[in-house]
Amino acid sequence: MKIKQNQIQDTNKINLQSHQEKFDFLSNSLIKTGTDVQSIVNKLKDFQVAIPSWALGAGGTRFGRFGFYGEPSNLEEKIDDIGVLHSLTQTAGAVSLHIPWDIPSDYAAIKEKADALSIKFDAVNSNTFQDQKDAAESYKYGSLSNTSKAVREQAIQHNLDVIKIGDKLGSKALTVWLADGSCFPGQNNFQTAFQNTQDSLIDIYKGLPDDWKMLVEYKPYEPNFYSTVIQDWGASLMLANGCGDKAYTLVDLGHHLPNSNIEQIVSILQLKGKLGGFHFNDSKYGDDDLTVGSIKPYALFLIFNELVYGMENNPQNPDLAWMIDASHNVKDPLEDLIQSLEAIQEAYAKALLIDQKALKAAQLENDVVKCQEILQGAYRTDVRPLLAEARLKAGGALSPIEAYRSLNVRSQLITERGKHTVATGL
Ligand code: LRH
Ligand code: MN
Ligand code: MN
Repeated sequence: MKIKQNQIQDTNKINLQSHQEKFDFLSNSLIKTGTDVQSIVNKLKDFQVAIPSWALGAGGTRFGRFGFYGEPSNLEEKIDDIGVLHSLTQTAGAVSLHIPWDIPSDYAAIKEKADALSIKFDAVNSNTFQDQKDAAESYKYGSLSNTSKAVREQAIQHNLDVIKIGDKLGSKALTVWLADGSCFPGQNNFQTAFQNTQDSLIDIYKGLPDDWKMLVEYKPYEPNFYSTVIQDWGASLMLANGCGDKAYTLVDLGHHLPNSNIEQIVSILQLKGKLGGFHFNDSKYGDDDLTVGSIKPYALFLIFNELVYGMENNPQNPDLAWMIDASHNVKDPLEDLIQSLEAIQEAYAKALLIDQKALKAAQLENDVVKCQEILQGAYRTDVRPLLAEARLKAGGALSPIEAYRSLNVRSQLITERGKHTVATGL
């Protein structure tokens, strides 16, 4: 399934005039306040978010998994699905692979397919949270932190293998997320587990090519429910610092205890030049799989305010690896990803509207009310015409969800792939 440029142009025709009116109205009012609208549209056009290869099928919980017809059943089909997302949104120009879930069988063919669809290979993810078929050692009691040297060595080797796979595809980063931890007090010695993890990460780091980054992801709990070895940004930063300059902290929005001030975390990590990547999702309680912006869009905007500030003021921090990391049980995964991409762009656009000079002046005067007015003035602006304009300029759809539905993408995928679903094996 490939969407052609003229199909998108046809669907755009219906909304073109009303888009033009909305865009003109908004840009005229923004220009009056001194906003450089063109530069915002260009930044939105350039902003690309990686799609995780595991989000393209219907997700699930440990209580069940409901299939979604027309799901991709191999890496080729997953790349095709990202091609659909990218042609509609022009924002999904990268894929993030999880190994061994997505080991390419033919590297040249996969690269060629991705190139043809303008999709790059972003960070590769290792997986030492599941036992692999025929593996000599089990990760039941941890991987890089395990008390057994043989288990640690197997986990280190897996990460080195993942780097090799990513290298063949043009990836430049390895993301390490560990499920390691304990479910009951006394089960683990915290210090031994942490030190083992540090030593193992150093061994992996030694195998990292010079132009690569290592991204260390943290999570407070799940699947372990008493302690997690890399539980928070502090643990991640200590481990990254213990490895070297090419190791960074990765922030996943859903990996925080309720009400954590995530915007402050990303801000200080950027100041220290140590924020390497970002996983987007949303959550109401302690989950990490809901559509971006579906629950706490204001929190997302505040995070983007800090990210924009950091991108403009912290040259010591590298470009970030952006990725969606969400997969749940009820929506068409492609529609869900389109909604997430839109929410990310929306928060980014609103953050770009913040008058940073005026904010700094109000902060210096301790004018707390003005500070809030500046932030909320930007937040309350309906920026959707800016997003639509950026997509239009890039050859995407004015309204990606509408286009996805009117082009009957899902039913075409079902025709092509059959009613087979990965989830149920039907
Ligand atoms: C863990 C996580 C991590 C994994 C992905 C599947 O919750 O966020 O990034 O690699 O989910
Ligand atoms: Mn994640
Ligand atoms: Mn997660």
